[in-house]
Amino acid sequence: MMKLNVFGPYFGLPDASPFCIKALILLKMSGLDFEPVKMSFRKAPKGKAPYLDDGGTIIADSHFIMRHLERAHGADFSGGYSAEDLAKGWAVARMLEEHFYFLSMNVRWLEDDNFWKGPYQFFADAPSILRPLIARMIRGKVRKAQHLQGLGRHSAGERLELAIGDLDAVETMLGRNSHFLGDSVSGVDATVAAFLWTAECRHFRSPIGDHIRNRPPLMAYLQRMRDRYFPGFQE
Ligand SMILES: N[C@@H](CCC(=O)N[C@@H](CS)C(=O)NCC(=O)O)C(=O)O
Repeated sequence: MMKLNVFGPYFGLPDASPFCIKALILLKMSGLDFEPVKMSFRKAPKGKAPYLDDGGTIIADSHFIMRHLERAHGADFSGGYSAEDLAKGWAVARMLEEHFYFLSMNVRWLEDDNFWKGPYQFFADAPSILRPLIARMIRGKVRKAQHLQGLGRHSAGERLELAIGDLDAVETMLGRNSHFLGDSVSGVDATVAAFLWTAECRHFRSPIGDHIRNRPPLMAYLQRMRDRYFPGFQE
């Protein structure tokens, strides 16, 4: 059976990472047998989660996991959509994964109260005397990555404006569809649901989460995806 290496549930989410939630949804969508297991940084080929262990072949990155499921197992994430629709899906997935992600993680890692009740929990297994030191070091790396990526240089208000721009684009394209591209589910739904869910997470004080909660079409979509792929999931 395939093993999906993830961080595990945190903060009332099925996983701490939106990329891991995306991969969990993709595996569930595929209908293939798999089990989620705790990732190990030592074994992660790219130093990140998720990665998939398929009978000893390791595939790192949620995108390449999706392609592997298609190529090696015949999974079909196209939802029957046209190339033009799928191109829209690709563009939105990149927007959420390579832009919105940094805005949403900035709130989680770099706002003090969110950090201490949030990512600080990741270091629970570290020896107690070293724990604050390790946590501060990793937080410093996140701050540096945000600065290098560029979004970390904006004010909080500017970052919120950018995040709302992304969410408005998602909401407009979603329109009255039950799923992102229309009435059938497709691969991009794994990304849209995972990133909305993570940003909406009530464990954190976040104006991005507040915005999502104030948009009924986004909340209805998220609820539909949660009911479909995580029925009975308790926050
Ligand atoms: N492009 C990757 C991104 C995965 C990713 O950034 N994972 C983060 C968690 S959200 C991670 O493992 N970070 C650990 C690190 O950078 O040390 C994917 O799609 O899987």
